[in-house]
Amino acid sequence: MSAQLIDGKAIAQKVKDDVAAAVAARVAAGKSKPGLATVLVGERVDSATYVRMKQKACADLGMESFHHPLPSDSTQEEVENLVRELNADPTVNGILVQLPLPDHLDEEKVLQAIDITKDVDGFHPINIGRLAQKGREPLFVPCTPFGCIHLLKESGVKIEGANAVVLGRSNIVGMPAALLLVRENATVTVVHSRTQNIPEVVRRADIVIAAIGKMEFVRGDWVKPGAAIIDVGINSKPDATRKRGYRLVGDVNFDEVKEVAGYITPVPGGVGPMTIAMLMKNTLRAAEIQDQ
Ligand code: L37
Repeated sequence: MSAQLIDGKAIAQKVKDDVAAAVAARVAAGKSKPGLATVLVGERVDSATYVRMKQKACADLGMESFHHPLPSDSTQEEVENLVRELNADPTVNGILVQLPLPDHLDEEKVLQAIDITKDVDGFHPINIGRLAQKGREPLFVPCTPFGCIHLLKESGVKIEGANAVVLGRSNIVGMPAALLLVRENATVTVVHSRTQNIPEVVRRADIVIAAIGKMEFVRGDWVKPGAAIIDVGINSKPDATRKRGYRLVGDVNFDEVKEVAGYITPVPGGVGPMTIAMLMKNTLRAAEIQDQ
């Protein structure tokens, strides 16, 4: 292995320690505990796991969490009414609607209903719009892309002037990651399903953010020697040697790429824990914004 391993778990813990200290200082100063409302519509097993991890992180950091599970056949009106109640509740500083929503719901309308000062996921069109425009500041940056940039900075990877390639153009990761990299003065290419000659495009990258949802997609011979590789993918690979019968792998072929890259994040223990840490940071920020 030639690449330096980027320890997402340790870097996330440092972020969470800082948040916990700031929360304790707030409470000691007589201010409220930051509160996060989580909304989970339906029974997706992965979403339920992630939401549980978010509630646990709140408890660990001295913050409140309020969980609102809704049945998968909830109507648009029911979901939006819940969001509006949470907007009006002063004990709720942040509102997280776990995506994806069931297909019959209009995601855009739900996200638009969230008060922008409580939009800790940063998906409200005003926050995303500000992220996309020069000289504008979003109130919150989407957690997973924010975590990716934090991992690069903590590892000492220079973003300014770098050629960055983002694999995937989702609303949750790829597109906001590309926007953030532009703000950090990288030169950014977004690769997607219609991109021609993907290996050649990836070979030019000093920084790769892989969020394409295809197991072990990025191969060792696609990677420029010394490049920084951030693997956002979470895929279950059948593995008879594991109790669960599978193991988690990313969108990067770790065993091949670690021999070529300069820096690489593992899966698990890379970007995943950062998503939660940045959500906690955003929830603290929401409380601070709402103090004023
Ligand atoms: N903020 N995050 C936000 N909003 C959403 O709408 N869908 C979504 C979202 N996604 C999300 O929470 N993803 C996520 C993914 C992985 C982890 C946490 C959150 C994580 O910690 N993963 C662990 C492995 C967990 C496991 O064993 O299943 C890891 O180390 O990668």
